[in-house]
Amino acid sequence: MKIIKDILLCDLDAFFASVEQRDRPELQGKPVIVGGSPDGRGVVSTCSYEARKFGVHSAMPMKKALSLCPGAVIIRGRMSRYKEVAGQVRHIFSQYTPDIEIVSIDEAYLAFPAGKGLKAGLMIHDHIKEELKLSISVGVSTNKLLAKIACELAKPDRVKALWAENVDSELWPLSIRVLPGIGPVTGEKLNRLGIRTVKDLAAYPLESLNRTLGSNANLIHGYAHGIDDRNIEPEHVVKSISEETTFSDDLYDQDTIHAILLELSAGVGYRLRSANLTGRTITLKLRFSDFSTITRGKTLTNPADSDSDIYKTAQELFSRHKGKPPWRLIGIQVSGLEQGGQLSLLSPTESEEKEKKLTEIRDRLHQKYGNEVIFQARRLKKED
Ligand code: TTP
Ligand code: MG
Repeated sequence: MKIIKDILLCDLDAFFASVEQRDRPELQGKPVIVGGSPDGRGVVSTCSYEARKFGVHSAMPMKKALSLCPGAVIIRGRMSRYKEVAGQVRHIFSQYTPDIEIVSIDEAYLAFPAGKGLKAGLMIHDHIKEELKLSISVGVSTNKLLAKIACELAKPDRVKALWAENVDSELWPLSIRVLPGIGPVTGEKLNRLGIRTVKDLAAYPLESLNRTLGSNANLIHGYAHGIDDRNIEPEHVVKSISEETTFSDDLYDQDTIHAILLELSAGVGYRLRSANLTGRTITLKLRFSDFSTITRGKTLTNPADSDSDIYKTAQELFSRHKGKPPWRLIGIQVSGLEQGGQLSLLSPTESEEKEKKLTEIRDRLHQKYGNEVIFQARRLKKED
């Protein structure tokens, strides 16, 4: 039996642009566009509601956006800042329920016992406004579909419930395009059958929809009646992040071990930063030629996500516990994970600033081209 729950869809309003307007009060009330360069082939990531009035929207070429709204303030965007704020928002969610499915950087489904959802939605809305000075929209219902549509109807800055008994008055008048699985192409095909509103679709005989909607016909026809059986899928909670290397031959050379520790630290560091996590405990794993294995850890005062902090600690652990060579395996694990990036130092030195910038560039390259390109670049440098 399916347990009946209330489901909330929480989605921040004009997320990147709202963070910019909050962080820089001089931008409040102004059309703000976050996105790529208008000179090249940049597109709009998002824009403030002031800019939306001019017809600007996500994924529009920046050039076109500027021609529609010449007075807009253009901002390239600060992904690490948005991730940090997203972590703060998730922390607030987690104070209300453990049942959370993260959908995207600014969107999550939350589940509550039946009957508790609307009150929780109102509290979360006000909590985020007060603590983070950001506006969020919340849709409340008993399934994901209706919660999502309620949220669209709530936007911006409101909480709205859409219950099953109001499907005919509130869902049916809307365009079929509000339903998941109906994009522009399918929408156009359905329009040609005279199906424009959700009500048209709900009334259409299911058997006749198979040709247009294929194997999805049943599901989408159900959506048109407000039926959706998808469950909330809470994120798998990661407890630690680790990487290790086994050597094909027993290794005697400490310089090679240090080089491998550097690569492992970079790998673990990248994965931490990508997940917007920091870790307090660094553990080194060593296997000797007789296959005996030891793990030795150190807990840091401040949680870390930088390659150099992880490397320094791992190296220190290695120096202290290296035992007798040769070694067969070496690994690094980071545990004691916390949401949010490493706290930026209050007055970073020039070299700390430089390291942070370099890390950002490397992470971007890693994301775009994979790890190999960074390995290659490091090797080139070593061979200079
Ligand atoms: P959305 O929640 O889709 O958009 P939004 O929060 O800006 O506006 P809304 O009030 O309608 O929810 O996306 C969240 C963020 O993801 C958005 O602020 C910027 C980014 N994004 C892109 O970078 N490109 C895109 O095409 C979209 C849709 C979003
Ligand atoms: Mg949003």
